[in-house]
Amino acid sequence: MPKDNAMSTSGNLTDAQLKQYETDGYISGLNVFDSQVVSELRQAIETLESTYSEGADGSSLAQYFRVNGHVVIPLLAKLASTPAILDAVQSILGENLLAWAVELFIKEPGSEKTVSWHQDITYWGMGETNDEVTAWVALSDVSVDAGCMRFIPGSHANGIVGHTDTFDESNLLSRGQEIGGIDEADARHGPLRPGEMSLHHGRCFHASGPNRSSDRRIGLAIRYVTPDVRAGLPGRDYAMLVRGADEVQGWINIAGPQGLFTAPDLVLYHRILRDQAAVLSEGANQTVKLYDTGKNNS
Ligand SMILES: O=C(O)CCC(=O)C(=O)O
Repeated sequence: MPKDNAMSTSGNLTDAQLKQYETDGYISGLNVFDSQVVSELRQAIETLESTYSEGADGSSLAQYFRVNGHVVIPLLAKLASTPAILDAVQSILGENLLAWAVELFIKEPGSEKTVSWHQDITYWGMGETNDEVTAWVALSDVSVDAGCMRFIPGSHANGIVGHTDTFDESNLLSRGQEIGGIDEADARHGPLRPGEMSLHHGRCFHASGPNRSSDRRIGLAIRYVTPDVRAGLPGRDYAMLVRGADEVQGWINIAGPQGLFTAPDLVLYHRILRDQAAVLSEGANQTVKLYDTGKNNS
């Protein structure tokens, strides 16, 4: 586990970086962790993989890594509070920040897994908000060859556009959802060295290709929102306050795990999945597997 004081190496965005984010809907190549810390983090994740090779509580570790890992895995909750990430996100969203989701996007060497062109907030029940930002941190070398993200600059200026659910098994997205008609000539790659991050807007079109490199491609995605995002929307969702205060209380504030896969945290995990599935599966013509572990559908 890395030491707290070793975790952050950068801070607020400069005016130029902020302008770039506002214009393009993303910014890439921000330094967050030094090489020592990033290798400790990778090691910690790979230790979890070997310790929980049989999964936990009847679900694979990949399930927890891919959806809401911060509810049951202390390391992922702690990473959502990394000062260097929060400082940069605060430059965009302001001083009150909640982490809605923490996910790992892992592509094994030679993996054909891809991510189709999409906008994040399409199915998240947050409306068309500007106040959701994903911090995506590279925990390995996320080169063009390794299948880094590609972005369409300026696409966040669109509203939410139509997506088609493909449920393609090689797609890492929950519904294999995709936006058609993208001209790849408009896309820009966002390669990241280990320890670097990109930030992207919830409506920015993005995608990623297969991993043609000889190493694993490991990305940590943390979704941040402001307390205001749920103001005026029906229902509530769950999020963890990581900076400032939530005076709006449109989110059910969760505290973060008591330990690794504790019984009460697992109960909460399944409650969150059940409640989120009702929103995230809306309109789908088949089961959205990532939100249906068999324990959260009652
Ligand atoms: O890891 C990837 O390639 C895509 C991740 C993604 O779509 C996201 O973090 O919003």
